[in-house]
Amino acid sequence: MRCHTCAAPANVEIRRSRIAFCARCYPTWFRSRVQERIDHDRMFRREDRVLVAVSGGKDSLALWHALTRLGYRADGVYIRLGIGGYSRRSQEKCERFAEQHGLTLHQVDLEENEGFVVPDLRDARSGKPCAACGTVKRYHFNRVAADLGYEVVATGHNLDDEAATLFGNLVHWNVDYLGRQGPVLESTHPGLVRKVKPLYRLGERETAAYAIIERIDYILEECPMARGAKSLAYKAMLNSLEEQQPGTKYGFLVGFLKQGRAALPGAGADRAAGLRSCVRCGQPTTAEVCAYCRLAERGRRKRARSGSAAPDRLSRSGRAGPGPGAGRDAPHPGPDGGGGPRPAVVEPPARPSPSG
Ligand code: Q46
Ligand code: ZN
Repeated sequence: MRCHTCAAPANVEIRRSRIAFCARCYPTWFRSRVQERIDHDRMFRREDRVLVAVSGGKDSLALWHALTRLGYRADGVYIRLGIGGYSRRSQEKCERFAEQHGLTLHQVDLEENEGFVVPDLRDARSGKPCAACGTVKRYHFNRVAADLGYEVVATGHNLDDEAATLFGNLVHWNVDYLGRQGPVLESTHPGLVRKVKPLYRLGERETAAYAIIERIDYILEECPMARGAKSLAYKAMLNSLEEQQPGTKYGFLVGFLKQGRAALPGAGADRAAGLRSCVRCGQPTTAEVCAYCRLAERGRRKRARSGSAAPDRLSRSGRAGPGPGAGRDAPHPGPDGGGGPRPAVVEPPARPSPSG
């Protein structure tokens, strides 16, 4: 195949569109797709400050890279989840990326600032902490963004992620979650920052190709807790359909967003009415104590029982009062937001200004 732009031999094929690009032209095409989605879905404006939630993986780092190359003021936020060597290695990737590109990376350290780590939140039945981990991440992404005055939180969810989430929510008829699935989650409260997913129409392979061509050093390993996750089974199934019928994932997701979602309650909004402040942390929530505060309490208790001392500085720092609520950007969002002690934002050692 030949490059769609310059007719040189192609390196990356976009099967669903029957086009291909050479390695020189591909990044420009990829960024033009990102820009097109930002504009079309009115994700954010040129002057907005964007906070990119990064994990060290290809999607979030590719997104951060593309946004800065498109000229947006985009900083990063990384949550130190405390998942052993995996967390250390992914943190290094984020820090190195920020340093290389002269970008600002904010960090929240769960163990130091909150007194627990994600493995403390394992579900008794499934043995997995993923549902709780999602709440923790959404909470802190939102809170850092609101505390530091960012207009929007951007996550690296790609087409494969979104199609798998949609499939899972349909299999279980999670009507509430289905209504909230989409590329833009509007804020419904001053403490909730809008959430966007600029890569939602770009496939995992397309993001990986961008990361490789742009020489982004990302973490290849999966989180060890992901083993056996249902979302991986959904992705495998959708991949086998895609193999036989290119464009299946795209049609499935985009068709739902165009035709199915509007019929669902609360479409596109970050939690509906009835929000009040969590009595512990002040975050918007539908309950007296928000989901995050309840989780954090459980994590600290677990940690105390297992003998891993929660750092005593927790009681001395990071409790500056009420703050904003949790985000809503990952699959299966919980019933309410997050709360808990205010996260300490760890600034990077050097804070050069964002580059383009
Ligand atoms: S980081 Fe957290 Fe994922 Fe690891 S514990 Fe599960 S949810 S698998 S994206
Ligand atoms: Zn709370």
